[in-house]
Amino acid sequence: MKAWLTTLPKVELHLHIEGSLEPELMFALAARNAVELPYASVEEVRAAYDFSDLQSFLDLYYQGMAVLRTADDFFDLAMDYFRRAQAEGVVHVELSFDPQAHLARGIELGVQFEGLTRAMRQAEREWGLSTALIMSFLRDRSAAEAMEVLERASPYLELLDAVGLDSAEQGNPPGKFVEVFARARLLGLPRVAHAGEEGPPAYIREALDLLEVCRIDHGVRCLEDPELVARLRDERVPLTVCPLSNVRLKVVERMHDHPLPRLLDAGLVLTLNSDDPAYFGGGVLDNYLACHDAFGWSKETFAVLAENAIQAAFMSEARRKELR
Ligand code: ES4
Ligand code: ZN
Repeated sequence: MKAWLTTLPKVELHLHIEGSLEPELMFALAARNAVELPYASVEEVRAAYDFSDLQSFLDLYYQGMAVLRTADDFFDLAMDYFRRAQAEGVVHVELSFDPQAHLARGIELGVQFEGLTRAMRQAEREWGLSTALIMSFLRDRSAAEAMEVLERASPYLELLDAVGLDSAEQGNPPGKFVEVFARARLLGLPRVAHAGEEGPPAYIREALDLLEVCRIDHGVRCLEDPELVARLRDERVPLTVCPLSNVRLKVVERMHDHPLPRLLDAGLVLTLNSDDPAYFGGGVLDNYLACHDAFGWSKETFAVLAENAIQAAFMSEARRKELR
């Protein structure tokens, strides 16, 4: 099954590129940029990845990305990820990035865009990967700041496939960003948002109704609201589910308790993704394998999930046809 799942053409729709920063590269970039790390070794970094919830992860995630300073750093980060992804049979990657987290450290938008898009082009050339770029707003910062970032990104809009919404969910409902997302819509940008990871089903509704998103990142808490489940099913709204992330952030206790089988039974359009592979113990393939181990799903089920991701992706119809 592992061999079969490896060769199955897989699409990654929910990846924070900063969350793909492996401890080895973290150390290399820290040395290159003379950034001090609060860790003595790679092993010590990995040992620190013992999270109690989303916030405890986010604290280390924002600390880790402090080693990213130059366009080459962003390039190396993304290439490191693309190399691993293509080796495990990923054929299309939609990477999101958190510009505000870097702007706050004095790293200009142009630096971020240059490094990431250079890596995207190179991965397309070198491995035939297709890619898309999603600029995510930090929901625990102000809507005014998000709006300012969107305006400052105007020279780079051609490089963007969508905007997203991430970071600490509780107390930061999608509605807080209604104007920002309306502006993005006016600019012709598709929208996605994290909702129903730690937050309530009402946040999923807000993301659909107020932000007019075309996909929900996570969304697993929709099960608490049967009417919402019916709507997600009828409207065929894709959920980008990240099972290993949910276990590591204690959204669920164990893989065996994960709501994925119930979400599948409910007829939802599900996809399997890695979220922050360097922090949560694996990439897309590992997430597929974890589902196989926990739920014993058949090849047919995995083929449906992979096809869902192709359908839900920001990719050309020509590319879609190529992957089928
Ligand atoms: C994230 Cl797992 C998760 N949830 C929300 N925001 C995030 N940013 C990076 N990883
Ligand atoms: Zn995420």
